[in-house]
Amino acid sequence: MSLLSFERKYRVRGGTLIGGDLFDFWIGPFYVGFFGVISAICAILGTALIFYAASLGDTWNPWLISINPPDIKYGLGFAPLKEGGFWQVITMCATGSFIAWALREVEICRKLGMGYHVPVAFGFAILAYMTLVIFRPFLMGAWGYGFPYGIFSHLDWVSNTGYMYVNFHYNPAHMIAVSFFFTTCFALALHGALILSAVNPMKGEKVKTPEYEDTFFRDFIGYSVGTIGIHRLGLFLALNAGFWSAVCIIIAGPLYAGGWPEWWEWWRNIPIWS
Ligand code: UQ2
Repeated sequence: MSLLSFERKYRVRGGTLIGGDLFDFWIGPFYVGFFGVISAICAILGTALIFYAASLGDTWNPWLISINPPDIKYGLGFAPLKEGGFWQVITMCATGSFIAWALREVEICRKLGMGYHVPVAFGFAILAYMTLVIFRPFLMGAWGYGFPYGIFSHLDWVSNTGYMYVNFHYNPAHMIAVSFFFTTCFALALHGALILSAVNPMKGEKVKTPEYEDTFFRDFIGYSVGTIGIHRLGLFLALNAGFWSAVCIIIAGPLYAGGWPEWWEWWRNIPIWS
């Protein structure tokens, strides 16, 4: 099916989650939808607030601009706009925009009769963000535990938060998350290289079929995970990287307030070592 006739076939009304035909149309190549409108409104409002709050700060140096969460003393209440209130409203706009964007993905999946893998995957990224700025601050009892919106300032936050637990690399969930990030890179490097090796041949050579890809790995390590398998593996690895990142920060503070190196004392105390 050519792209144009395919588009005519699927670009029909229906499949929306709420609102029926409301905003059920396309603008150029883009599906709009009820959630597209919600997402755009939240994104535009949030971005405008970032610029406005930045204009009240003392620098336009892009590296140093920072919109900070409220002081801890405000707890879980609203802070005055210039004392963290902007950060709170921007956080609501961002969260609203991300969730609406995910629901727009769901509507597109429904129109096409596809699986929901893309919105589910994006959902893990949303979960990781919300863990940092909503769930963990809520469990700690103050919005002030969220990270500031600034390039250097959020790096400082990561560093300071890490040192609060002495050495974050001893956090077992952090270890798992990092391992998944590395393995994700490894898998994508293998997959990207393998695909290019097959479909981007030297001048005069023919494009190779997936059997060649399988055969390379069977010759090389005696095993091929397969063409669908590598994508299942990739999604599994990437989602786990985000998931364990969320776990590693949610346990630091709400569940365990000590230093991570000493957490391993239970392991050193197992009688078998003595
Ligand atoms: C593969 C395969 C692909 C791939 C890759 C492999 C034809 C095009 C990369 C090889 C991957 C393996 C053996 C799994 C490695 C395991 C981890 C945890 C990284 O077999 O099928 O499809 O792209």
